Amino acid sequence: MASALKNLSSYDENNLPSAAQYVFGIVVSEWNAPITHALYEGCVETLTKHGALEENIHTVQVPGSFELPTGAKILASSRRFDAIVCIGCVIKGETKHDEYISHAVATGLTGLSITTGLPIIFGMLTPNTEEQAKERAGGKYGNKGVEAAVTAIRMAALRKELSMPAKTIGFR
Ligand code: DLZ
Repeated sequence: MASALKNLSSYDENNLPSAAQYVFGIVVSEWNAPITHALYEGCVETLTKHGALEENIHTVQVPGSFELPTGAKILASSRRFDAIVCIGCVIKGETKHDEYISHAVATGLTGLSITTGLPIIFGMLTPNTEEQAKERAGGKYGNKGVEAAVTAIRMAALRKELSMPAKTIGFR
């Protein structure tokens, strides 16, 4: 079970809830566009494959990954979404810029998700090289955009399930 979860790209399709009733937001960073676009395609294909309606998938682009939390916040503020997927790719360079960006994005998205109660999915690659990025954007390690979509569907369903009135147990 644990090892099966290491690569959600090969998830169990039959155990995934339908995405038909949910509205998804996707925030895509333009930096490293060939990679982020491949992740985006994997994400959208997976959402629609599991029933999401095209008109219920709303995409916005932001300049770089650092802007992902702000993009997600703008979408979240509309209260129209059941889950928001953030897609980016920060490749390690000669300086520490990647660490600052990655940390800021992870912290920003976590905080936003917790304060809003909305599933905000971390679909950002943090590879050391472009080659490693390609391997995770439709290459030998799958497509992490697919995994982000699977996570979004599961979390949207969980949120919906847990926001239902609790079943009455015993006396009222
Ligand atoms: C500036 C910068 C650099 C050097 N590298 C990346 C990267 O690898 N991936 C990415 O998504 N964005 C990068 N950026 C841009 C920042 O995320 C941000 O857009 C700018 O610093 C402006 O706030």
